[in-house]
Amino acid sequence: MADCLFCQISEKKIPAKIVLENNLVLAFRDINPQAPTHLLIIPRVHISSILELTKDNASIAAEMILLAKSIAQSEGADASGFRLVFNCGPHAGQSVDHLHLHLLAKRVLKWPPG
Ligand code: DGP
Repeated sequence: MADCLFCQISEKKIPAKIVLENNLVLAFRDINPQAPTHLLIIPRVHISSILELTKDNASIAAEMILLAKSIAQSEGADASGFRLVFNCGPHAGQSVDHLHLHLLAKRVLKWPPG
């Protein structure tokens, strides 16, 4: 989608600190980090949110999770622990309408979240 921020990051039209990518998914550092390690993992294809996942496209979520796992390991957060979050909709604070998985690590994360 031409006017989607994360599509433009995926297409390298807008710069981001990209950490890992393949032909399906991309991971980059969040511009407003909430933990010492805070990355966003997105599909290259435009999917607005979890609500747009179906049996036909849900395999992309597994790709995103596997990329997040690789980064958690490479950032040295596998032993200390990390959190993966999909925000969906206004009450969850979703501010960008392109599916994204937050990877948060390198500090103690409270539960329940705010
Ligand atoms: P959410 O609130 O779940 O929709 O998370 C969106 C995240 O996207 C938020 O943590 C900040 C991040 N973000 C917004 N704009 C940009 C940007 O231009 N570059 C990067 N790297 N991150 C962004």
